[in-house]
Amino acid sequence: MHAWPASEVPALPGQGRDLRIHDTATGGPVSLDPGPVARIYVCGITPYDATHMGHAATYNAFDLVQRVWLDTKRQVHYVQNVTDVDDPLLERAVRDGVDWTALAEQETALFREDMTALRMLPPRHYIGAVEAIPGIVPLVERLRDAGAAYELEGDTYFSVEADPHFGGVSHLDATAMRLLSAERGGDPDRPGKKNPLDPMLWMAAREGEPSWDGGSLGRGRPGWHIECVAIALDHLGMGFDVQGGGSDLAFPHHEMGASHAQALTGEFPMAKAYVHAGMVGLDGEKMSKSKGNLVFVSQLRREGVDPAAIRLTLLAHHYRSDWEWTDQVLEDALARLERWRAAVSRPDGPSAEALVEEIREALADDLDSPAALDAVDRWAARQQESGGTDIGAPGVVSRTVDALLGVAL
Ligand code: 5CA
Ligand code: ZN
Repeated sequence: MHAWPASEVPALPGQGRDLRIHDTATGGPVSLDPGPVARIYVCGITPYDATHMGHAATYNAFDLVQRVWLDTKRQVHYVQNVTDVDDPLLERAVRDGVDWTALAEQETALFREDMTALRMLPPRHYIGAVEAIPGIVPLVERLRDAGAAYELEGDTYFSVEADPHFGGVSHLDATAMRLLSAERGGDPDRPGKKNPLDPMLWMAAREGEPSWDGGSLGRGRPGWHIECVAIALDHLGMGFDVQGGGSDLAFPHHEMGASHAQALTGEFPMAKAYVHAGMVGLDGEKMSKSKGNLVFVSQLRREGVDPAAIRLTLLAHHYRSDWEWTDQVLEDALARLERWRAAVSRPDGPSAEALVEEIREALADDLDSPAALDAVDRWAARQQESGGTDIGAPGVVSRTVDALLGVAL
């Protein structure tokens, strides 16, 4: 699949800083030392509805990861999927009486537009589940042949016991796992499973649903977790730097994915850090397509809201915190954008050298974007109050805000 166009990332003076980021698996910060090529996999959308602020906040977090790495002069291999066949997509298509492929294409196209408008850097490989199927089938066969998967009434399940590290991403107890599994696409109550938590790797063809040739597995379609594992291993290999997504993906999705990959390769860990963004809510509940309490990026764009202000709203919250979308947070961002634009619209101003370092330091410390915004606010206030004589400083601020925060002033 094609991704979306990249906005330019200005090169900054001086030296970028190495990223320290919170890892769900170890429960603390890890210093990543990716070498010349940093590798990141971020779970993509299930395209049955438009991009909402929760999605945008999560992709904003991982866009910052890329920007910090690019500032250290590293290359970034960024891979993202599109879950373009799965239960919720098929259910929505049936509900609305539309073709599921047309729905997926339409919502993926809108997502690309939203990501472009928000200046999110595109992945190098943007891969749909459907196009990944030829790579998924042999992996499931390998797991089955190694005794890590089994058949149940034509469906193929992964055996969580096959990975000695199972549980090591989310550290949840069995009761919590069972509850979340039922809530998030699993089927813990299906009779005949070896362990209620075992997730499906390959689902045998169902009447009226799309299916593909699965070789010795029979016709069917892939399970959710193996989709991301197949794509990540194909394009990044084991031991990549960051597996990213929202906190609702820690269990079961990233837990199961890590176990699939570790059982397949015998290597540990699949990723050096499992990084999770907090949930954005509206009116006291997590924003979600299934609940329908959504604020869409495309809707705000249609209303004429500057995408840079949307981006500033996201950046005003630490990526790991859960927060609520309100009219006020957007108002605050619009006011900030106006102040910043006024401050950089003069040819000279207070020196920007310290500011560049403050932003670098804030982002390198677990992506502390609120601290980065504070630093720019202080510079803009100085510009407003007393100005400065540093010729070109506003240009440096503008390029820094663009390169490190993805905000075009
Ligand atoms: N296709 C799968 C991942 S392989 C999926 O979870 N798709 S999604 O469309 O439901 O979500 C896309 C990304 O947005 C995921 O990382 C998810 O964790 C994140 N996300 C969903 N809702 C919210 C929310 N309310 N706040 C923050 N992030 C969210
Ligand atoms: Zn995923």
